[in-house]
Amino acid sequence: ASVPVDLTIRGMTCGSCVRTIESQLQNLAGIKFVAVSLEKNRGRIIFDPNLISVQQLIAQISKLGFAAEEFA
Ligand code: 9UX
Repeated sequence: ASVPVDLTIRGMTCGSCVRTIESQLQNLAGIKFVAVSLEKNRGRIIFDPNLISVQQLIAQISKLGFAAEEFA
C-alpha cells in the first residue's frame, strides 16, 4: 500500500533544484510518485511506508542541500 505526504521544502531557487530532488527521490525504493513545486515550496510524495519513512525522505532531501518538513 502507498500513502501520500506533503512536505514544505526550503532553499529551492531554480528549476534544476526541482529536478534534482524529483530524480533523486524517484530512485529510492518504495517511492511511487514525486512532484515538487518551486513556486509553492512544496513536494508531494506517494510512498510505501513499509519501505521508506517520512523521516528518511526528509533526510534524503537534506542530503541534497534542502530543508524539508511535513506540511501540516
Ligand atoms: Mo539552480 Mo538549485 O542554479 O540547488 S540548481 S539554484
